[in-house]
Amino acid sequence: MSLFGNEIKEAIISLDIASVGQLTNKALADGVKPKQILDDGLLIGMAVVGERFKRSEMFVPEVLMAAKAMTEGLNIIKPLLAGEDAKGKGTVVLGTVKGDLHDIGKRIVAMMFEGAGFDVIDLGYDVKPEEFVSKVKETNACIVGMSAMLTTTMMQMKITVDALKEAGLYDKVGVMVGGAPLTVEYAEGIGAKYSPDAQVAVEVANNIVQ
Ligand code: B1M
Repeated sequence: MSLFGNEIKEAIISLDIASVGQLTNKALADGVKPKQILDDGLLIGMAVVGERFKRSEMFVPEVLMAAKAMTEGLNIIKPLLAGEDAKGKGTVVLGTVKGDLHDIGKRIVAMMFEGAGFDVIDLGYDVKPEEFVSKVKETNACIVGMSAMLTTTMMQMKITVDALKEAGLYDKVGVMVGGAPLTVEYAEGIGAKYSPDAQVAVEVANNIVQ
């Protein structure tokens, strides 16, 4: 791993919010690409935190601080990522499903979509099916994207797909889903396209609109 990536990763793991910002700015000043900062530093740091949370070596308050540290870096690279490609591919309505407060992955997907030229309407987290439906209707979106990180909230994706069908919108919009507990089989079963990460999500979105 690159030196800057390792430093940013370590700053996230040690919950050093200020250093993540400083190191991100320094890496950019040294000519490191925003996407590389995301992949080699921010994402890897958060992945380690995720593993430690799973093993009960870190707890919710620490995970929240790590998320804050990661956000510090994300906010700096966001405008730069967004400027890397052409605009005008269409509107994507994005959100984390009802009952689910995890939004870091979804925000990364939003950034990558913007960078790839989509207009993104990010509804945030804990988004109810009817909110997805009304925003798709209002904006004439070409894609609706849902994120879920809990096995207990995944089923909100099917409920939202059903609500889109009921509103007569399902055939007019591409439905994309992602998040750690999901599988291709689950996605296909509810009539949605699955992406394991933000990079693949951009490829899937490009395929939907081409
Ligand atoms: Co929570 N949490 N959490 N958590 N949390 C997980 C998800 C968990 C796997 C940890 C564990 O126990 N191993 C576990 C879920 C278990 C399960 O359901 N099977 C869990 C739990 C249990 C909980 C609580 C219930 C804990 C509690 O209170 N006892 C609680 C639930 C709250 C709620 O939502 N109602 C909770 C709370 C929290 C925090 C608030 C502390 C915090 C969230 C802060 C925030 O998001 N602002 C948090 C975090 C940070 C995590 C972990 C550690 C990290 C998640 C993350 O941000 N990863 C997570 C453990 C883990 O995942 N290893 C965990 C980094 C992010 C870049 O990856 O989100 O996977 P990810 O996104 C990727 C892909 O999934 C994909 O692309 C992204 C970028 O590449 N992707 C998409 C995501 N959405 C997509 C959409 C697409 C396409 C691709 O198309 C539209």
